Amino acid sequence: MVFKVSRRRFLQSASLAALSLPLAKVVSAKDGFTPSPLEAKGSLAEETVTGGICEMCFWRCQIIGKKREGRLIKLEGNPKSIDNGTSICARGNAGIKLLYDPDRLKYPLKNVGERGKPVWKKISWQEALDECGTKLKAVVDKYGPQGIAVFPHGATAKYPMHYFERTVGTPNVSEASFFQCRGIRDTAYMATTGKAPGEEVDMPNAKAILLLGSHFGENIHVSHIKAYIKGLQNGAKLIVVDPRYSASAAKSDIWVKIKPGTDTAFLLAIMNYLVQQKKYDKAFIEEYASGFAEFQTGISSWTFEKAAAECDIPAAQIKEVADLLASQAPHVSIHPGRHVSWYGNDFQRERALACLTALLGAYYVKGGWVPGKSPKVGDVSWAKKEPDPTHNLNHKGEDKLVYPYTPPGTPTELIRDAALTGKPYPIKGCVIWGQNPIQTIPGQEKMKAVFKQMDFVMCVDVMPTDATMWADILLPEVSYLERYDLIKTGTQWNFAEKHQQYIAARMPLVDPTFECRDHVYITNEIAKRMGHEQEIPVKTVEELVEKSLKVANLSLAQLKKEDGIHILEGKDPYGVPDDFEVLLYNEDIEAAGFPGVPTYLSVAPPPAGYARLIYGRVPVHTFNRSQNNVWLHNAMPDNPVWINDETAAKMQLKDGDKVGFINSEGFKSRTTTTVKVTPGIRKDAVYMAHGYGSANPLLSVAAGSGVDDQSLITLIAVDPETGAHGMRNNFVKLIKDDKILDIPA
Ligand SMILES: Nc1nc2c(c(=O)[nH]1)N[C@H]1C(S)=C(S)[C@@H](COP(=O)(O)OP(=O)(O)OC[C@H]3O[C@@H](n4cnc5c(=O)[nH]c(N)nc54)[C@H](O)[C@@H]3O)O[C@H]1N2
Ligand SMILES: Nc1nc2c(c(=O)[nH]1)N[C@H]1C(S)=C(S)[C@@H](COP(=O)(O)OP(=O)(O)OC[C@H]3O[C@@H](n4cnc5c(=O)[nH]c(N)nc54)[C@H](O)[C@@H]3O)O[C@H]1N2
Ligand code: SF4
Ligand SMILES: [Mo]
Repeated sequence: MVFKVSRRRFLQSASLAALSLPLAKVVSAKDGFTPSPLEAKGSLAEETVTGGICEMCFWRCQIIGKKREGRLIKLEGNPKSIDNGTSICARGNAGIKLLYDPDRLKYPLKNVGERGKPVWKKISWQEALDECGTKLKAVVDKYGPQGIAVFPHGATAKYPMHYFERTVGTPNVSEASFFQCRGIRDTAYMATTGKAPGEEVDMPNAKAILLLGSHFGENIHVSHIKAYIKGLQNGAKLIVVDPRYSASAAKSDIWVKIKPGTDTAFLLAIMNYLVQQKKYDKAFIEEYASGFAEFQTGISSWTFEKAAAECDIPAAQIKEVADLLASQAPHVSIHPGRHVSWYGNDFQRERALACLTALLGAYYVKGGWVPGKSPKVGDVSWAKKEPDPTHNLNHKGEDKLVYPYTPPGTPTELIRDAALTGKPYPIKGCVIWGQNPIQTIPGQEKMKAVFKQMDFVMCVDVMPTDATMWADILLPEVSYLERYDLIKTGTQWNFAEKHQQYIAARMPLVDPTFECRDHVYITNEIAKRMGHEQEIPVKTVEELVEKSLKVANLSLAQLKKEDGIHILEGKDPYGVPDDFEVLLYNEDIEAAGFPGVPTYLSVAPPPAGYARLIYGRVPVHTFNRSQNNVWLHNAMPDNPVWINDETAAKMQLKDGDKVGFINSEGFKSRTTTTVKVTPGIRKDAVYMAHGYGSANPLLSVAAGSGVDDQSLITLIAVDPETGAHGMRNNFVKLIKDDKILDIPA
């Protein structure tokens, strides 16, 4: 064949060839802003493709792509979107750098070295799937279905998770979004109001907004940020409770520089004052709340002075917050938070938030907590079967649960303990799908020990990560820009003002690259090999999406005609439903052996010479998953540690100094980061962004950049009601020039 290459074709194939080289040889991290020839402005025609849905984080903004010569050169918000609109964040923008990341997983790999120290061999899909099917079946045959643990997260993890849960029959599924993120919030609100709260606060119409921790501006979910900014533009007073001067604290009217771990005491004092001074919404409480008498008695000792001493803030400031909230009630957004797995006393704090919302009468009113109603689509997946309750690690005999308010799945710590002790049964097979348990779950060494004792570990990801190093078989999934998958439904971003809803389905903006395959293919092929061919619910991912859409009388063809988003008229979300009830005192919680009225449980203070390690988000990264993205890496290559300026002066530290860490249990950080000296943090805490410090050498941009907060989170707390993790109970000292430095009190 004669190989004719036009200049245009040459440029294209040159940039495609570049994809298979390690990034370091093509472009250094510093050069990351240099556009590829096709990205540079030129005379090439541009094509617009619609129907994309971002997955650079879990908010799933609707996007469109601009293409030249089949290559995606730019992502933008879908103008049809009533959610994010034309806006996307820095991470969303940088999605093309994930798509074309030379370090991406490209074909199935077999680890012919050790777990944790892999030596990868490229194998065929046939061989990889045979191995996964055979090895997982062997685990089931020998130990039962409960011998498999699943660590899923993300849009494509639901289908395989349901397969292992419903068809194979293991209850041992632990989703990061529940056990390390928001599960506590959901079950605490359900135990109080009967509903998981989402983040459905009507901030655009609020007269006051209360944020505990939630650091909007650093935590970025586009439509949520739009709602927050709209509220501030409309004059809402902002109260931010945070030990650190966060991006939200910087916009606040009142910044409460609270001692970490004491938020519940702060909330109890506010509520006690509202009750004592009769500043609460009496009509709302009489109509919708129960247990007021028990509640009133239960919180009666919480004076401002008592809380002030506990929280290390002025009593007058707590009063100022209480008066401000009361004066603006009921139009107040008491934000339920999102990442709430903080200290292992978090269920009680979330219950307190739900009760405070009730005292202010702030449910279903303008500016309050108002659920935006999303349209219904089909939930197509593996048929639901009743799991064997005796396999559930959370069962404690006769109708009793170890953690009665657990979110769906099995608490991570129960799975890990069973795996390590073999009691009540061994756990010897492991499926990791879209989660990075090494950097997501506290107790890294424990996680590694769990992987080490497995008979078989498989992992499905798009990038190499610190978790993929523990796989025996590593499978490459097509990225979110190359696939169909779950349907995203929602409401207009300012949902309480404009009653519109939407249905969107993720559609590919480009064809799949390399040998990557989608989640339906991978799951089905493993199911066939485990003897479940007859139970397969759909043959392809397109069929999965079509069946779900059908319930809403839609199809992919119709959605494509509508630029990827179908818009429906919604309903007025205001007005308290007749059956709404708030349990200020919950006797079931008490019967289960926990406080039935929100109660403050204190956490241990830092030992002498140590500060508490706290963490959060940066606007340009999503956990660890975006760290190898060259644009995002360039925007923030490491995670400077925030140290109080007076403390830093005593320690003779200055901005930019290189430091490492040692925690109170003797664990050292593998890498170093830089110091950020600031008055914007308390003296008893240091702060760093989560997700940095990747150890996987295959990440040519991210490896070794910054410090991995998780490597220092070794003192593990478990929330007693839910079994979810608390991760802010660790204390650190700094290491500079090989010397361990005490942090003065
Ligand atoms: N850019 C970006 N945005 C994201 C994400 C991302 O990875 N990147 N992830 C998304 C996800 S999944 C989630 S769950 C959310 C998480 O985001 P949030 O729910 O906002 O997370 P938090 O842990 O509540 O907030 C971290 C803040 O809590 C403060 N803090 C630490 N200890 C305490 C304490 O004891 N009391 C109080 N009041 N504050 C404390 C920290 O100083 C920090 O400012 O962000 C979402 N948005
Ligand atoms: N120390 C500490 N721990 C935390 C947090 C913290 O702030 N500090 N935050 C907690 C919170 S709020 C959350 S939500 C969790 C998040 O925990 P994770 O979901 O584990 O975090 P990610 O870094 O997003 O990692 C997910 C993995 O999914 C992969 N991935 C990305 N896209 C795809 C895809 O399309 N398909 C597949 N198969 N894989 C994909 C990424 O490469 C990555 O390996 O972490 C929790 N853990
Ligand atoms: S908030 Fe940013 S990263 Fe998350 S889905 Fe939207 S554009 Fe993507
Ligand atoms: Mo999260």
